[in-house]
Parts: sequence; structure tokens; C-alpha cells
Amino acid sequence: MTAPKCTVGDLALFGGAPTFGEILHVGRPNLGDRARLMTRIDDILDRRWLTNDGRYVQELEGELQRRLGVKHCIATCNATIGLELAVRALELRGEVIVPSLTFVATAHVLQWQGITPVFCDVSPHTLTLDPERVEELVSPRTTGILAVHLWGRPADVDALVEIAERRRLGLLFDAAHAFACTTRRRMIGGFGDAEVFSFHATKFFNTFEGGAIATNDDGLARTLRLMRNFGFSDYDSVVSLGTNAKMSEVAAAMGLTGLESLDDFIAVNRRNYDAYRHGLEGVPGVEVLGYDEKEENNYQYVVLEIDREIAGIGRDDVMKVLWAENVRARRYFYPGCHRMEPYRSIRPGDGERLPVTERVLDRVLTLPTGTALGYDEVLRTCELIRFVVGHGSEIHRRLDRTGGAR
Ligand code: T4K
Repeated sequence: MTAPKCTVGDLALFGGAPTFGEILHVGRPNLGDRARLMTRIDDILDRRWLTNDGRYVQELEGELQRRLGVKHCIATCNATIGLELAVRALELRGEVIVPSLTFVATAHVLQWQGITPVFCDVSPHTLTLDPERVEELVSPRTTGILAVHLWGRPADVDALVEIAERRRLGLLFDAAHAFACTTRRRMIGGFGDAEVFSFHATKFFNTFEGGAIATNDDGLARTLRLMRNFGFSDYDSVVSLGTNAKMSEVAAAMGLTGLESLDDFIAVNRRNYDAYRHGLEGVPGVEVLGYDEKEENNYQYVVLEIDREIAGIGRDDVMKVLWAENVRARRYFYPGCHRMEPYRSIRPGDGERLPVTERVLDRVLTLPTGTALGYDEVLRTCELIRFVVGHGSEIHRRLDRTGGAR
């Protein structure tokens, strides 16, 4: 690490040395105990049972069921395919209401199956589906709602359950970010018809690639298990259409190992989050999105909201400065699904009914966290942001002159 910046000329963007020698990434994986993982992998190799509902996948599913307090957990090769299975098992078609403020997979799983994702605005308070807007978008073609617990901050489950029941709609939650989080003091996983978690490498708990569908519906679980394995009900008997959505044994071994360190991962995330909040307190126009402290959170996403008018510098310029200093902050989930293809071309006017979504997407920036990040690096990143905002107008002027390139 180099010395703190004293003048704007010290910024790497304008010729100074970068603050960090190595790149600080968002989404660096948390790793559990390596020796424990290797022992499990040795066992998998010794037994020559590598996939197809093996011992470790079954153990992981049991462990997840216990932790989430749900009757069924179906491990999958990733959350995208898990969501696709859930959408298909619920026989959703026509239109499904979904936020645009999410990773594009949420919309793609619908469009991929010929279902129209109807983008709905989010509440300015929760940044998740606004139930009133949902209600307005229900049409005769609507068959379901696919809500997202964005950044692990829960969607308004009570209101959405009420709408889904009254309107007879399927209700799924994309819980990709929300493993180990609670709402109404209940673990996320048991709401709606099913909830789908991602255990991708970038999630705070990972199985390299992977995911799981949680549900309390016995019939749905049975259908999902069949669909996960080509529709096989027995060795030679295929009873339905299916695909290959199975999780491998090595992935499950990674998951079981990660679960043993879950409390440590959360503690480190919590420490980093507190340090960011404290370190950025009072920086004008910069707010770290909060978590409900009455609930359990995984603190995996440290998201800044930058108000250009107050900060004197916009989100994109802050990001340019940080990247040059080797802090790879990310604009998750800019520009929003409705401004991505194919949706932008199919329905170019969708943005007009998504004012909150568009405002948020132009202001948010996700910062690195996790066990790969040192505490000092968090503190230095805060100093850097404080400096950048403190010198916002000068940086902005210089960027205007140079076109922003280094
Ligand atoms: N729904 C939501 C709301 C989601 O956020 C996601 C996935 C899904 C559904 C679908 O879940 P999966 O089907 O993936 O299980 C990444 C992840 O690939 C994606 O899983 C995740 N959301 C999304 C938020 O982040 P990208 O396009 O940002 O990935 P990439 O390659 O730019 O990597 C992100 C950062 O992580 C980089 O800074 C590098 C770092 N990284 C990444 C990997 C893979 C590492 O340090 N090590 C690694 O091994 O999508």
C-alpha cells in the first residue's frame, strides 16, 4: 500500500502510484478449511462416486434443510438452472412480474422459457418489488411473481404472499444473495412456493458453482427432483421432461466445508461492513445501504449510494478513481435488465414506469468485502473515498479535460 493521497495529483488516475499493489475484487470467494476439503475430495476419489445424487450432495441437502428450517432442499448446478426448474415445475407461463433491479439471470430464466418478464419498480425503502406496483401490473396473462431479496435485504414477503394468494399466482423468490438471512425472524428459504439460492463462487457461501431450491411443498419437491435428473424416477423409467441440473460431489464437499466456517465468514463480513459504515460516516452524499439489525444478515454486499448533487462527484467518476487505485468496485446491477438485451429492444419504453429502479441503478456502487480482504484495506478504501468526495469538483474538472482516461 502506498501513502494516503494528499493532492489530486497523487491519484493513480492522474499519474500517482495506485494505493493497492494487488487488485481488490468484489466477489472474492470465501474458502473454508482446506485440509477438511481435501480430505472430503480424497474420499470422493477413493469411492469413485463423483456425481448423481451422491453421499455428499445428500448430506449437504440435509444440512441446508436443517439450517433453513424447510422440508426440502434440492441442490442444483447453479441458481439460474434452479430458478428455471422452479418456474417450470410451477407451470408458469404468459407473464411473470419481476424487478429489473437484479442480476440479469432473474429475467433470463423467464424469457429463456418463452415467458414475458414484466418489469416492476421497486420500493424506494426496500429496493425490492413494490407490492403496490406489482398489483397494478397483474393482467389476465400473469401467472406468477418472481421477487428478489436484493443484496440479501428481504423482499416484502407478507404483502407478496397476500397478493399471490388473492390473485392465484405462483410466488418464487430469487434468494441468490440471501443465504443465512432472516425476515420476520424466520430464515429466508421457506417463503412463497419456493426460494432459490446461489452458491456461486462470488457468494459468501459457495460450492464453486451451485445453488439450491428450498420448498415446503412435497409435490413440488418431487417434481423438481425428477426434473433435475432428466425425469428419471428409476433406472429405466423416465416419467417427465427433465434436464441435467445436478450438483457434483466436489461442489457439495466445498459446501459442507464452507458451512463449517459460515459463522466466521459472516463475522468478517460484519466487521468489514461496520468498518465501511464507520469510515464513511459523514461523507457528504455517500450512504452505505443498511441492513435490518433486528434480523440475521450475511453482510455480503457493501453497497454505496452516491448522490452526485451532494457529493459533488457522480458514481461513475468515483468508480474510475477507485479502479485506477486497484479497487474494483462494481456497479451491480447497472444498467438494469430493462436496459439490457433482448428486453431493451423488445420493450424500449419500460424505463418510464421504473423511476426508482433507474435512479438507484445510476447511483449504486458495490465495494469489496469477504475474507480475502484485509481490515486495513477496508480502512484505506474508506480514506480513499473520503478523499475523492472531498476533492470531487477538482477530480470532475480534470476528468472532463482528460476524457477520464489514464
Ligand atoms: N439471481 C441473482 C440476483 C444473482 O445475483 C445471480 C448471480 C443469479 C440469480 C444466478 O446465480 P448463479 O446461476 O450464478 O448461481 C457474478 C456471478 O457470476 C453471479 O453468480 C452473481 N449473481 C453476480 C452478482 O456476480 P459477474 O458477471 O459479476 O461475474 P464476474 O466474473 O465479473 O466476477 C465478479 C467478481 O468476482 C470479480 O470481481 C472477480 C471475482 N471473482 C470471481 C470468480 C468467479 C473471484 O475473485 N474469483 C472467482 O472465482 O457475475
